[in-house]
Amino acid sequence: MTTQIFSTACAGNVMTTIPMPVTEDAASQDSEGIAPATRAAFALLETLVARGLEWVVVCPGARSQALALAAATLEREGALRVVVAIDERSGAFTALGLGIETGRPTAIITTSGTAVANLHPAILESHHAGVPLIVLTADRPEELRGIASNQTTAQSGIFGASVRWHSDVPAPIEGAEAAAEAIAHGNHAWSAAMGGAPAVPVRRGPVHLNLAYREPLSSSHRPTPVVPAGHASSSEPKADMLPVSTELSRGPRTLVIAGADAGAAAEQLAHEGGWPLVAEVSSGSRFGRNLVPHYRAALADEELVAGIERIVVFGHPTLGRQIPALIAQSHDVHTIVVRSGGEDFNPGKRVSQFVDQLVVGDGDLDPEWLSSWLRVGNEALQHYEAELSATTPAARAPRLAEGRSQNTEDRRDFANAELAAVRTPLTRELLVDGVWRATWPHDRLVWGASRLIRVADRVVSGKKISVVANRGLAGIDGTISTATGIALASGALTRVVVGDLTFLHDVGGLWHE
Ligand SMILES: Cc1ncc(C[n+]2csc(CCOP(=O)(O)OP(=O)(O)O)c2C)c(N)n1
Repeated sequence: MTTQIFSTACAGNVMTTIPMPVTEDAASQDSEGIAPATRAAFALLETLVARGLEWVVVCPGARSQALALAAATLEREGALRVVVAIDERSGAFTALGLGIETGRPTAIITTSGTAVANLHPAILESHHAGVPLIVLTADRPEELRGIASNQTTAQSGIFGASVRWHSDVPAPIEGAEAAAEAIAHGNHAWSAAMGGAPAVPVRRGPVHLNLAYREPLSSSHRPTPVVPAGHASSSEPKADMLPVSTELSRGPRTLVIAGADAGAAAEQLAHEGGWPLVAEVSSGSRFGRNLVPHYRAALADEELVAGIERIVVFGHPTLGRQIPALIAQSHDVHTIVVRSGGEDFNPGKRVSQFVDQLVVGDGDLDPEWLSSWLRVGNEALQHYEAELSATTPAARAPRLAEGRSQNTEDRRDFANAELAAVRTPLTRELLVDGVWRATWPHDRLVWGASRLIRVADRVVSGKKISVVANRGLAGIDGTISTATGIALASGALTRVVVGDLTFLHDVGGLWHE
């Protein structure tokens, strides 16, 4: 096979600016010399900035140039931060990561055609994981659709039920009207991405504005801002939009389960209720005194499981079969799921109640119930540690005193132990344990959907650290790009733990400007 690649990059002429031809057509500009596309693009982005937009991912293209140029201008003015991504699939995952870290929508701008379809994986993840995202795709105007125009396909509604809201916005024609419509669309898009109006935070997700533009596709003047900066800037839900809290009395023997993105709320509820906590490594709640170590052993203990009267689930459990099976097979157990993401977790359709938020009410603590779970978990932990130090010398700290001893036998033991350690293969268990231990609470730890996350779930101890894993659909795509978004928004040291396929799948995510 012979492949010849001709590229400006190959010629040492690496492209550093986005080629965005500006087609001027004075006849279509208004009295200020501003194209309707530019006026509408500024009005839309200024509206989003006023609502709290901080980050925009811009993917190069001609049809979307009014949006890209407006974003660049707003960045120069200090109102926005722009990330350029060549590959829309990677860019959309970066936008997802920015949204995960900030809890607010990030906008992604693309041109028409296949660029739009490349957003679909991240949109699905955003839908299932409940991450706010605003997708702005440029399109041809109506008269150029359905006639095999260049780079034109059916983009309206392309993401189906995965988006919270979508609108096919006709090409702006007249300046003032274009701006007014763009403001309305911007406000609606922001609200829908944040969970609707009134906002239900757990219903956050992606929205899609498919924006038609006619030539001239942009003009160079900056229109006077139509939305004053800071207007309606709060993205905090108002009091009447806050989720409804459901109170749980302490009485029933309760097990708290934390799946992906459960967050600290699961630990807090377990702590206040005095209940055992089973927390996956992707949950962000794998810490605290109520955490059941090596929870798989406890879930396999029939006596413990038979004692459960109530199960409370936070987040999306995905790392094993035990949790879905426990819920699907439970009879006479009141199962409550705290809503998160695009679909309600409902194994075997056995869940009794879906709620927005939980608080602990009255009732006595049941210390025996908690300690029975901790006992089984701790026994499993001790068993694992004994087995590890017997089979994996590299897991044991070196006995340095032996190495410095005057006694030759001690020194020989030390040398033998070190030799055994270097002969031990570097296992997944050692790797995930090392990374987990090396992570500070202010770092970020991103897990890919490789086997490593399941190994970590099996072996790592409790620790309060910020973890991220795309478990909405558990794809191996976009992991590096998601982590890039997390790192950009947090400014924190961000580690990504992936297998080789997951790394290679998103190797393009290593590039960003
Ligand atoms: C986009 C996508 N394609 C395929 C899969 C199915 N899949 C899940 S894990 C996996 C292999 C991951 O390999 P690697 O990252 O090398 O880690 P390993 O599990 O082999 O240790 C694949 C192909 C997926 N989850 N997502």
